[in-house]
Amino acid sequence: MKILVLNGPNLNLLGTREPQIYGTTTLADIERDLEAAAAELGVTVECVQTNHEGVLIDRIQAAHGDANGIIINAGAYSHTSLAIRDALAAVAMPYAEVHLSNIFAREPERRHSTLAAGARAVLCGFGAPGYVLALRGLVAALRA
Ligand code: CA2
Repeated sequence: MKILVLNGPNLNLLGTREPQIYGTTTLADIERDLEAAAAELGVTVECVQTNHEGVLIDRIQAAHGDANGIIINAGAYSHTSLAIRDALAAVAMPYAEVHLSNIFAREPERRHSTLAAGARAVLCGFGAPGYVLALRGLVAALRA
C-alpha cells in the first residue's frame, strides 16, 4: 500500500518562521516521522512539497494507479482551490486533509475548506503529529 503525502505553498518554511502558529518542527522532521510510521505500518509513503497549485494537481492526477490514498495539506489553497478539489474527485481515492493549526479557530477566511467535504477525514490543530495520526487513520480505513 502506498500513500502520497502532499504539502502545499509555504510549508517548506515550517520550523523557521511563525513558530507560535506552526510550531518549531520542520517539514523534513515531519517527513522523517511519516517514513518511520509507514515502516511500522508496512506501507510506503511518498512525500512531495510544492508552492505551485498546478504541480499539486499534476501529482494528484499521477497518483491514479500508483497510490492507494492521499494525505494533503494544501496550505492556503485549501481555502480557495476548486481545481485541487476537482483533481481529488477525479482520482477517486480516499484522502485525509491535514492542517497544523485549528483553521476553525483562526480568521474567518481560513474557516472554510474547499477540500473537506470530499475528504475521508479532516485533522487540524494537532501540529506536526497530525500527519502521523492521519497516516494511521487513513491506512486503517483502507484496510477496513
Ligand atoms: O494550518 C495549516 O496547516 C495551514 O494549512 C497552513 C497554511 C495556511 O495558509 C492555512 O490556512 C492553514 C500556511 C502554511 C504556511 O506555513 C508557514 C510556516 C512557517 C512560516 C511561514 C509559513
